Amino acid sequence: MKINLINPNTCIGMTEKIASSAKSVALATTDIIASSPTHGPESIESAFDEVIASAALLDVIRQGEEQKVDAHIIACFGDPALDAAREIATVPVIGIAGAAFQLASLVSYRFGIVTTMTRTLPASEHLLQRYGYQHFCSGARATDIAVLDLEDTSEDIYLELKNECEKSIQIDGAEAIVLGCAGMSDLAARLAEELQVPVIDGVSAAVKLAESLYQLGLNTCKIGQYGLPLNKAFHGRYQHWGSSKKQ
Ligand code: 2AL
Repeated sequence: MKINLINPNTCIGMTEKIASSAKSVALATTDIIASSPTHGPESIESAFDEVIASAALLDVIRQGEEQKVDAHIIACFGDPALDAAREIATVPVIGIAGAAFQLASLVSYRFGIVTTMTRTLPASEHLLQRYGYQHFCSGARATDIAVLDLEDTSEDIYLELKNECEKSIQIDGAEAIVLGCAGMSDLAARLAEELQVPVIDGVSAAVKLAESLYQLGLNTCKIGQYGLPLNKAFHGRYQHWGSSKKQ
């Protein structure tokens, strides 16, 4: 199968990192096509970043559709533009936060989220509420590591992240850790080994869920909520997305 793995920010280093994480867990028959938009923020850490990145991300969904991919993955922990992407895609679209919550809930009584900046904590709370995972989560913690600082592979960054994971386990009662940024994907295995609890990287989780959907022949229901957007006049870009049918 072919997976369109999208890093919705414009940091190329992060795109390469998540491609490597995805390839390390993918089946030999899975082709990972990793890309990022050509315009938009270098990192997504606010509602503003997310809105600007979302339109660019939808262009990358469209490119993946043209390449006839079998699934799309949105590799940013806010799951930006997930509903819109599901409307315009003809194959499943998986967000890394939703994927991580699903797998974490299978291997722990309660999982903790350890993320980047404090200001992204409300976004994690909204995701838990939206997907109905509040009761599975012991709480979200921020490291105050900026997304782009995760490109720095120094031991200090790793230890800051590990320290917050330890607090999540010891103080909040987490029995698994969900990493709250795609840029942490390369650190999951070492953290799991040292913390002795499951550590879930959403990128890997999303790849395995995409492969499962493909093997089971399951696709997004295109009748109802995720049907193509209604056909209407668009000025400038995006004219071609509308449905010709009334839904
Ligand atoms: C993220 C992420 O995964 N990618 C990005 O640019 N920002 N997440 C986050 N919590 O800051």
